[in-house]
Amino acid sequence: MSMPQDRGSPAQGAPAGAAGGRGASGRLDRPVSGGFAKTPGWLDWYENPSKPRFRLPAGSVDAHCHVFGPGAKFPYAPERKYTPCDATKDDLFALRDHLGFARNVIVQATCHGADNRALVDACLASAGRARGVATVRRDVSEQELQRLHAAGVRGVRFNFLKRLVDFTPKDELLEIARRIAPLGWHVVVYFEAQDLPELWDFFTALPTVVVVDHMGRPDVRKPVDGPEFGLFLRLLREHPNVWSKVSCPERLSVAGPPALPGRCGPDNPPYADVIPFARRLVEEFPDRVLWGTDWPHPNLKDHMPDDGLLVDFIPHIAPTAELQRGLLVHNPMRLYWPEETK
Ligand code: 0GY
Repeated sequence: MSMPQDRGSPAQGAPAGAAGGRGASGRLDRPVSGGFAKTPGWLDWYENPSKPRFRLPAGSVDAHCHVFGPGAKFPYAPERKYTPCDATKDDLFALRDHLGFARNVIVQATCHGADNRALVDACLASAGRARGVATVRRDVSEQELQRLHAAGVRGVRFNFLKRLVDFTPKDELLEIARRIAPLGWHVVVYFEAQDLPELWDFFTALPTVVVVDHMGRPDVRKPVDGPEFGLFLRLLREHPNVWSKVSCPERLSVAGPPALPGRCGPDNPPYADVIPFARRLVEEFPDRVLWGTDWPHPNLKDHMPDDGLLVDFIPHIAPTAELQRGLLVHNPMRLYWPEETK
């Protein structure tokens, strides 16, 4: 991965002048190994992320990112709904260093199903700088849970997006949650805002910390004070075990990034329509929010974010040094490296 310093230059393969704008995608021909064929129309991760202007606090954690394959070594799952390009642990660690993060939390992506080998391999190779969130099935053995724990896994992910996974009955998920609770693990849930009413009883019955991916995917065209996001705020207000990732502005935004990222600043913020939602959560629940890049950004078809620009989104949602340290250091450390915070 080459890492230029100048934000203004277009990504390799992107049309001139489009860097960071809609349509900028980095290289379009990134490979997938192992004889797999990539899902058509799916953008590859950004080839040349800019150096963020925002200086991350020391010890910052990218608390939501993935590794894909490489397919030749860690085959993609037969039940997957998409086939990505490879995005290896070495690519991830290079991005971590380029952006200025100290650690990663690697979340099992659905293209690997419940085969956590790529995730475990990355955690073990990280010299203690990566922890993981796995996917397990109901029949996972006690021995396998212990093995995952030793590798650095501290949570399981339950995904409710029909375009990503097949349906799993809730009693199975509850059984998994009860089994991982004694390990001190938590449950990460991924759902869309319109499904929260139906999922409410299940979420509130979970016996662990519950971390919601990407703010429960609000429709940012609706008001931040409206009933839909209000229900999500209520979930956090009434349930102190519920946390939220304030991640994925590029997925949620309708406005998109600024057309001219070189001029990105206080008056020209990236993904402006997502800011009120994320900022509300950071300010109301400063000790229960996490942030992550979501690299390598699966399933994006019309815009691939510049990860440097994503980091520059952070001060817009966490405007003070204290909020930034909570979001990026203290909160992820408490959840994923609690032994270092005692
Ligand atoms: C994300 C979002 C997505 C995909 C996955 O595991 C996955 O495949 O999480 C998505 O398509 O919205 O968090 O990476």
